[in-house]
Amino acid sequence: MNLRTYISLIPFLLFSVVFNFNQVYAQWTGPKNKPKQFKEVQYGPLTPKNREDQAMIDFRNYGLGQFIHWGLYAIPGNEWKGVSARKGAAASEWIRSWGGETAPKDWKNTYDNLYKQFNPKNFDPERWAKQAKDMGAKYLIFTTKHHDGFALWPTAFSDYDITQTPYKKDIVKQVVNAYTDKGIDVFLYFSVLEWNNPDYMAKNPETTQEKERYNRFLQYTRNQLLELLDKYPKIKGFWFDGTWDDSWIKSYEFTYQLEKELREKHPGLIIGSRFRNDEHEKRHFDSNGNLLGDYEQGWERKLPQEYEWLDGNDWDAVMTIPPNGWGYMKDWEGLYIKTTDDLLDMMMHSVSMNGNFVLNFGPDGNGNMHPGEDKIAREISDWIKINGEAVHGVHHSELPVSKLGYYTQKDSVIYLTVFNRPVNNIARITVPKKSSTVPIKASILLNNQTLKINHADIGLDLDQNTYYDVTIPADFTSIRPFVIKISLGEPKKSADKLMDAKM
Ligand code: JFZ
Repeated sequence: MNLRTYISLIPFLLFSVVFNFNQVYAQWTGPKNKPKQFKEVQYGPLTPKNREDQAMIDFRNYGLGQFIHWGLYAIPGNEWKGVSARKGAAASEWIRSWGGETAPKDWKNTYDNLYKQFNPKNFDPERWAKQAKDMGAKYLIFTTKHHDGFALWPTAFSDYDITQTPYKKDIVKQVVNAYTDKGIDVFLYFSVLEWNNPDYMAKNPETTQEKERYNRFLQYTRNQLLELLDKYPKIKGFWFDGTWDDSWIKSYEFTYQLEKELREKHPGLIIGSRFRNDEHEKRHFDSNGNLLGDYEQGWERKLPQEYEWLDGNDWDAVMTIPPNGWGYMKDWEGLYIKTTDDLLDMMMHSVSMNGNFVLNFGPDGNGNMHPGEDKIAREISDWIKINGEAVHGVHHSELPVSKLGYYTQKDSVIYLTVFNRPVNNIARITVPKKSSTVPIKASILLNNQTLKINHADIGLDLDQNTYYDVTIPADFTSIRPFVIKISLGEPKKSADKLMDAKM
């Protein structure tokens, strides 16, 4: 190519960079730009932006949740006969789609027959629920049916379900009861797409025969969802997945009606933004930028950098412990496994921005958690016992962000979870000069020690803020992030009004 061709390509290249950037990143890795032009939308949100009923108030107070991915994929645990599916399958719960040179012969068929071996002899939902409770999880999201289509409850609408396994008993029922009895709310994960259902197709059905098949699939989906509500009336919500295919996207009339029907049948039901789209194919948010569903459900293995990006919507973030892989992964060797400190950081990050943090567990084929998950659960429990009040029932604080960690707030109490301890042991709290309340009392949750507070009215020219210095005792040590609890009250005296310098 000569120089002139290059030059003539520049506008196109620039355009495509900007355009692709918007396509790929507009939703969740940056601020959401609301569409400037209003578009007529008939299949928009069915519920207001921040529902005010008790179920949503509870949702806002959860702070921490547990995700459990359990299904037939737990049996192979991301490998088969000593051969790892890593790099051959997208994630451990995707092992059915294992392809390439390493894939076992006739693998899909082997996978589709795994149900004949499903007999989790150590499955004890009480034990799981106790672990979750100790950890401070206030809700559970449990996989009833993943992309393979296998139902962990006895469903009247398919033969590919728990009753066909040697185990036979209803798993979903036991999980819902065990968790609910311990005061943990239950949400059911439900994948719409199914890999081996002959009626399912990813593309928009075109021929009469395809339409007939897909309509049958839609009815089947509706039947299963109504069935889940009938069988497990204690559940608080659905966590939908596998709703990105064209066939579902084009079914916006059906999905709109279905959402309505589910909500009418189960008042208070919580449904996230991953369920459906509007008639212009806009998923999660409609064509006018309004959230579809009760909370934003796109924060998956990622977190918002800025509170403003969330635009005031309710949200949750779901996170794996290994880099990726939601189902059981027998072999963690050579992978970076998130540490308890990593996870506490992500949890406080989420909660400080009004989101729930949902930590995933993938039990094995016998119903045991991975030993690494057990260890993390124990460490989080130890931490939450002391610091739980900074996590549960709190909300975003309007204080300017701190480099030391994350703020959360409950009434007139601010919690600063310190991840970066300052070398001079002075935790400086920045407070806008116009604030009617300021830090008046501080203590460390770990040992209840009262800390000294000194008003540092530095007098920086034109500064909108004033500072409160909380002294961390030099001999205080902690192997984990620690929480400083700060009570706000009326200032003894307001920040000095200094003359602004003329320039
Ligand atoms: C989906 C599933 O495919 C996966 O197996 C797991 O169940 C997970 C919780 O959900 O995977 C997704 C779905 C959406 C995104 C990323 C992974 N997303 O929006 O970035």
